[in-house]
This record gives sequence, C-alpha cells and structure tokens, in this order.
Amino acid sequence: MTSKALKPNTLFIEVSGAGLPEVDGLFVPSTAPPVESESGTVSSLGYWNGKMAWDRADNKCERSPALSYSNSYTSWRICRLDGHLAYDITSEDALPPTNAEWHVYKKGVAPAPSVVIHHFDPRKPLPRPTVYFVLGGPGSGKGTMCTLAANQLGWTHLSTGDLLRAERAAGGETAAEIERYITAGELVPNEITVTLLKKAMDQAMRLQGKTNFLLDGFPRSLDNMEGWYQVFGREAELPTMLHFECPYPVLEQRILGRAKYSNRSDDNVASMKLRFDTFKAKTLPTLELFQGLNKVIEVDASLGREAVYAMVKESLQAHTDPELAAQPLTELSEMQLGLRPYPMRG
Ligand code: UP5
Ligand code: MG
Repeated sequence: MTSKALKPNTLFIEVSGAGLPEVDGLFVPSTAPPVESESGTVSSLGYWNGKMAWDRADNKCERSPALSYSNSYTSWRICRLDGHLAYDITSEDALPPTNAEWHVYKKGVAPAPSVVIHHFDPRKPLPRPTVYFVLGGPGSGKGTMCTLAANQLGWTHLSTGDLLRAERAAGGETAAEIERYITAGELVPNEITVTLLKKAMDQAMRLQGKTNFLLDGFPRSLDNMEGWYQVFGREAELPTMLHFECPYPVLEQRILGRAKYSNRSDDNVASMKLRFDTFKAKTLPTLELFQGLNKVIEVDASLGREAVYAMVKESLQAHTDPELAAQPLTELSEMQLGLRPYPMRG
C-alpha cells in the first residue's frame, strides 16, 4: 500500500445539498489547548467536555475544536461554521454517530444540507484490514482469547460460528440449513459463511472505523479458503494464522464444562466427537497449507488462560495500538481470565 496511513480516529464529514466546503472533508483529533467551556468544564488535550474532539485537518474552520460534544445540549455538534448554520446530532454516545444522517438545524439559510460522518472517505474504497485467522479444535479457547483481545486490545473479534448462530436465530431463509449443518458438526456452505464474514467486516470498518480483525474459526476448510480468495482476491497477502493446539481430552473436558450453561445444540459428547472429526478431516489441511507458507504462529492452548492470553497478546503486538496494549486488565478481562469471579446472578 502506498497511501500514507491515517491517524487513528480520523473522521470524514460529508456534506451534500448545500455548498459548505468548510465542513466537507477530513477532520483529525483536536490539538486545541485546554480551555474552560461554556458549561464550565475544563477540557484536556484532544477532548472537550470529557469526550474526544476534532479539528478540520486543513484548519479552515472558525473554531477549534470544530467537532465536539456539547454538555448543555447533550449532543454532538459541528460548531458555528459560517455564522449562520449549526449542525447538531442529539446523542450521548462517546463518539459522534457515523453513517447516519445528522439532524441539521438551519438558522435562516435554506436549504439545510445533509451531513454524514464517516470513518473512511466514502469516495474511496475501504482500506485493507489487518486480519489474523484463529484456528483450533472445538473448545481450544478461540472464543475466550479473541474476546479478551477485543475488550483489552481493541481488535474486532468475528467468530464465524457466532455469526452463523446469529443468522440462524434471526430466522432468515438460510436458518434451517444452518441448523442442520451445526447440529451435525459439519461445515456450513461457503456462500453463507463468507458472505456473513465480509458483511460483518465491512460494517465494523464503516461504523466503528475498525481495521484489526481476528477471524475465530475461519478458514475451516480448503473450500473456505476458496471463498476467501473469491472475496478478497488471490493476489493479496494472506493473513497470519494463530493455531490453538490442544489435546482431545482437554477439549472434551472444556466443552462438557461449558455445556452446563452454553445452551449450544452442539455442546454434547456426540456432536463434540463429530466436530473434532470435521476439524481433523477438513480444517487440518488449511493449517498445513499455512504451515507450508510459514504463516502459522503455534499457541499451546492447553495451558491456563493467562499463559495463553500472554502468547496471543505478543503475537498481535506489531498491529496493536501501544496505548491499549499498555492498559491494565479491565475487571471484565480479569473475569474472562479466571482471575476474578463473575458476579453472582440473582
Ligand atoms: N477455556 C478456554 N480457554 C481455556 C484455558 N486456557 N484453560 C481452561 N479453560 C479454558 O472455550 C471453551 C471452554 O473452555 C470455555 O468454557 C472456556 O471458558 C474454557 P471457548 O473459548 O469457547 O473455545 P472455542 O475454541 O471458541 O470453542 P468452540 O466450541 O466455540 O469451537 P468450535 O470451533 O467447535 O465452534 P464454533 O462456534 O467456531 O463453530 C460451531 C459450528 O459452526 C461448527 O461445528 C460448524 O458446524 C459451524 N461453522 C461453520 O460451518 N463454518 C465456520 O466457519 C464456523 C463454524
Ligand atoms: Mg467459539
């Protein structure tokens, strides 16, 4: 890729329906010095009223920060741009809502333009994401570790199994077909799986500006790899694969432990055996393909959660935001690592 990487949290504001070039364009995290706002809150660098704030990248804006949160109006706003118009979206979210049209209040000037904020320039194709494949037998801890990496390190965790279960629950036209394959421990056809994956990735990029992805349980077969090539192209560099290696007796013990609360139609001894057979017959060939290409990081997933997480964190380090990597474990992460009990349900 030749284009210079954008700073994290860069936003594009798209204005149509009225010529307002001072709004239409690139906004970057604000560098306005700390000051006291109308509501009396003292800002800190890059923040306004306790939430992130932005400046227009080319400084062609009357005020800095130009996009910020207003406590008095509990809303996001693009400030006093030409003296006549104020833009306003009512929301208490930590970040300004993206991919949705703003409520625009016009003051004496018509017509009101349409304002939409994007994480990536809507006129250009989405940037190429960083993808890691995460493979391992049923119960090897893929879901647990990817959830931790998402909560703690800012990666986006997409489990094809979860996407399929959600699609089944939504009851669309493929729901019955998905159910048949899952209960039989067999692989759902490519057209369904890869389409769901691509849609979820595009959404996370467009709506949350995410570019780091962990694909949990994909590709589970050489056929899945074909689907990947069809969607992402054959020329593009292949992702790195994390392989969670774990012996069968440990897997069985974990799945049966989870069966007590998971409510999964395939968490029983019979489905578990079928899933493991499918893993050996269909998934191991993809692992071998990646091993042959020197693209596999082996993770000993039979170890305790903390040790496995440490290996995963290190494997992802080159692409993880250093600030997130340095953060102490959250309470939720401590619970997921088994270092703190989950609160009693009541
Ligand atoms: N646990 C986790 N790590 C631990 C550790 N280090 N020490 C001790 N305990 C640990 O973990 C399982 C259990 O072990 C949990 O109780 C956990 O606390 C504990 P989990 O993280 O859930 O393991 P995971 O590897 O995610 O196991 P899962 O059962 O989800 O793996 P599968 O690969 O079998 O299931 P998945 O949901 O990916 O797929 C289900 C089905 O969907 C497939 O069989 C297939 O029919 C279909 N499918 C497709 O057809 N195509 C796809 O691409 C994906 C799925
Ligand atoms: Mg899982």
